[in-house]
This record gives sequence, structure tokens and C-alpha cells, in this order.
Amino acid sequence: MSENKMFCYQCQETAKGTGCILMGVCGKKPETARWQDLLLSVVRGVGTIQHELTKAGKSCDEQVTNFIVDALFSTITNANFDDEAILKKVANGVAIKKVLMDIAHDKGLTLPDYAETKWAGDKADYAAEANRQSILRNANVDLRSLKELTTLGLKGMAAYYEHAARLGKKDQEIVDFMCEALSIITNPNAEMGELLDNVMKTGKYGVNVMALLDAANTEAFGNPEVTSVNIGVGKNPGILISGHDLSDIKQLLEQTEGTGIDVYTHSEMLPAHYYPELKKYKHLVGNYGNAWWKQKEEFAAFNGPIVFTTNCIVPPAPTANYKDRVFTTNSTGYPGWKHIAEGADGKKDFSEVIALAKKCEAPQEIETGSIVGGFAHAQVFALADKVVDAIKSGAIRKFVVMAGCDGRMKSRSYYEEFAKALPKDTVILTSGCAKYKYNKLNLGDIGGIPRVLDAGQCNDSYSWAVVALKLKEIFELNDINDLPIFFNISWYEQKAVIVLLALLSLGVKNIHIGPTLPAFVSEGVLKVLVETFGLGTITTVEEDIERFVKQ
Ligand code: SF4
Ligand code: SF3
Repeated sequence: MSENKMFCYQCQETAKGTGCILMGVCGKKPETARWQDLLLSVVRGVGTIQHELTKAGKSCDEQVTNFIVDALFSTITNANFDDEAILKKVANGVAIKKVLMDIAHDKGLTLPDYAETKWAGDKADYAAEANRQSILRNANVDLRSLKELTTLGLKGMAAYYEHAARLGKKDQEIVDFMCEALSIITNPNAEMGELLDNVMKTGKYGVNVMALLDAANTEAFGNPEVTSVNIGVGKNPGILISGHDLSDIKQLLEQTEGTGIDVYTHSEMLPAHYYPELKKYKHLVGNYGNAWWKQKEEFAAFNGPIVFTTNCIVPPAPTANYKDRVFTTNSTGYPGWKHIAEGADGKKDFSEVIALAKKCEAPQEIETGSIVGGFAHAQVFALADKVVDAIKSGAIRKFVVMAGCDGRMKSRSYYEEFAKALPKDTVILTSGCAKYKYNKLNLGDIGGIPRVLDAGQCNDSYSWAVVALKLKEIFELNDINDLPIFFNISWYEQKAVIVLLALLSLGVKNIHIGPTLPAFVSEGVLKVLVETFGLGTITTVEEDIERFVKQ
């Protein structure tokens, strides 16, 4: 692959629906894409050797785990555009790999030949190795597809694992599985059957990691409660915090208390308002704006500093007025933006952000009113009698899970139109930033149950699986698919991939994903997913409502 070429097809907005080859639609440059390919190859190497060591009794330590998790997370769409930061991770991974190789050799282990690196890790050779490690290295499209499906699922898994671990919840089994899965996809001789099993196992551990994060969030901050969230602004200067990391917003709220600075959430941080231990802060005043892709206009109007705790970053225009007031942390990065690292005590120091906020004007008002959310599993269980009665009486005909991501494509207006066109006796179950397509539409309620129930972030899609399993038990059904629930998932990046694989592993069938099918799912793999799980995509609003909701 030449210097100005790349190949990436991991997100829904990929060029022509097949792959970005000259420049990412997301703004990722070819060089950045190739460094990410290199980083992923180092992760595969580390995972493969660690898997052999684990089998020989030397389990994955914290340093190795942190490298694997951070490296996978930082290659998620819109997480890290900073070449320097990515290359530092490569160098760290190369060093870790060398240590692991030495340990393996000292132990007398015979490593599979694909684990024995032919590449010395020299910086001078980074570019050539990056080219050798392109996604296209796998010539067979079906094998490539299964390997990528696993890699992308692992990226989502790593993201959720990182959040849970930062709140003190860790799970060695999940880490061991990540290494095993990386080892399987590194094997150039792996066959269809083994790779397919690896994909399904990724889904199984996807359920585990979402359960782990759910436990981490609820143990640290309480169970989400029904909450009305202000979408207007106050008179104080504000800090806008985006992304998914609740440990970060907690620390920011603690450090801003009593400073006269207000804190606002953006995009996927909205659900922070639902947690008792976060909503108790009076200066957490509201949610500003919408899903990630509207950030250019919204950040310009916000006036104060912005903190990215995770994806989704949109590269700013060269003339953007907010360029000098954005900070990144965790696995995110953008060239020229200040990165806030964790201190040795595991804490972050937001004093620079706070000092900057004090010099800024209050946010400009872009909308007024409020939105309601906080219907994660515990809150839905609290309403269980009401919900069950409504199903039995026919007041609720169907639930439609519309979880996932939002994005720029015009075809995503389908989801707004679908929400509007749904019969009045249906309820939308949502989570993730997909909700911004319909959470301000005032779709009313059914006997006091709102027609849009927001469980939280994309990882809180776990709640809908828990709710479905509970309903299956209450109605004494043998099959989760006999429930009046239709899954109409909108996807964009790789967290949606792990959510999808998790739902498949729970036996959910007939899931429809859109607005388009993933480019990384080959025809052969799609055939298997359609035949085994009834996976499909969307058509028109009218047809889909007729097919899946009215029948
Ligand atoms: Fe293209 Fe998506 Fe990859 Fe960005 S993340 S380069 S838009 S496929
Ligand atoms: Fe949204 Fe990026 Fe996926 Fe967590 S913030 S759902 S797109």
C-alpha cells in the first residue's frame, strides 16, 4: 500500500459503503489509518503470546491488559486522530511483546510460528510493517470478514472494559478471552468454523463485559432513576463533557463544586443525569446539544471548554472557534488538543479545564425544555406490574428496541420517521446516541409509561436484554423471540458491533440493522447470519412497520 493509501471499512459511513481508501469519511488521514493497522498488529502479537503464557500458567498482568485494552479502544472510529500518541502506543506494545517473548522462551514454550515475530519492531520499519498488516492482508474475503468482525467486537469490548476497570471492576476471564480471540485471528491458517465460533464467543463475552460495566456504574453511582433533564442553559460559564466515561464526569463534578462553573453533558454523556450519585450535584445543570456529529456547531455555541472522555470526535474546521478549548483523556486524542492523563493515584486533574472555563462566557442557548430518561433495568422492573398489565390488556402491542448510534447520513432520517409513524400502542426502548433522532419528539405515553424509554448509553443496551429475559420469565415463554419485541438497531461504530454480537449470543433473532449493512460483513458471512439469526436490514418506514410491528 503506497504512502497516500489506506484501507478502513469499520464504520457505517465508510466510503461508497465499501471502504475508505484515500481518506476517512470521518476525517482519518491515510497515515493515521496505517499507524492504527500497525498498532492492531502489535496488539494481535501481544495477545497471541500472552494467550500461550496464560495456558502455561502465567496470567495476563495489569500492564499487558492496559496496553491491549487501550490500544483496541484507541482505534475505534473517532476516538484518536493523534499519530504521535498512536506511535507511542506502538512502541510500548513492541516493548511489552519483547518481554513476553523472553518469558515464553525462558519457560521453554514452543510458540506457534505465527506468534514468533519476524519483525524486530524497529521504528525505521514501522511504515513497511504497517503496510504488511493492512486489513487486506487476508486475501479470502470471508475469512477476512470473520476476523474483522471479531476485531471490531473486541474494540467495543475493550471500550466497555476500560470504563468498568476505571471504576474498579475487573474480570480476568474477559481479558483472557480477548487474548485467546486475538490469537485465533492472528493464525493465518484459522478456518471458517473456528473463526465463526470465535465471533460467537466474542458476543458471549460481550454480554459479560456489559454486565460488568452495568455493575460498575450502578455500584458506584446507584441505579438510574427516571429523570427530567434540562436542555436549556444557565448564566454561569460551563464545561461540556462528552463520551461514555462516568468516572471522569464524577471527578469533574467533584472538582468543579463551589467554583461557580456549571457542568453540561453532551451526546453519550447525557445518561450521567440519571444516576443518583451524579445527579445530586446541583451544578450538573443540563445536556447541551445532540449526538456527536452535530458537535461543530454546538461546540462553537457552547463558549466554554469541552472534555472528550471517549469517541466520537469530529475533526474541527481550521477556523473553528473552539479549537483551543478542547481536552481529551483516556484513549482519545487529537493533534494539538491537550490530553489529560491519569495521575499515579488514578485520579485526574481538571484544574486547567476549570481555570479556562472561568475565563469563558456562559453557553449560548440553542434550545429550551427538558427530556426524560433513566429507564434502565431496575427502573423498568419497578414499573413491571404496570408494563405487564399493559401488555396483557393490549394497551402495549409491541416494544421496538431502537438502540445504537446516530450519524451524519441523510438516510438516518428513517429512524425519526419510523419513530413518528409507529402506532400509538408501541413503545420505543432506546440506548446509545441513536435516541437523539426521536427523544425530543414528545411521543406521549401509554397509561403513564412514556413511549420512548431511554436506558442510557450504548452499553446500557444490556438493560434491554435483561428486561427481555425478565419478561420471558414472567410470561413463561420458552423462547425470547416469542416476546412482542422487535430489534431495529442503528449502528455506526464498533461499540454497536459488540452490542449486536451480544444480542445474537443471547439468542435474539430477526434483528434488523441499518441504515446499511456493514461493509466488513462479506456475502458469505452475511448468508450465515441471515440463515442462523434472521439478521436483516431496513427497507422503508411503511414496509418495516407493516412487516415487523403490525403483524
Ligand atoms: Fe472510513 Fe469509518 Fe474507517 Fe473513518 S472509521 S476511515 S469513516 S471506515
Ligand atoms: Fe454514539 Fe459515537 Fe455509537 Fe455509544 S457516541 S453510541 S456513535
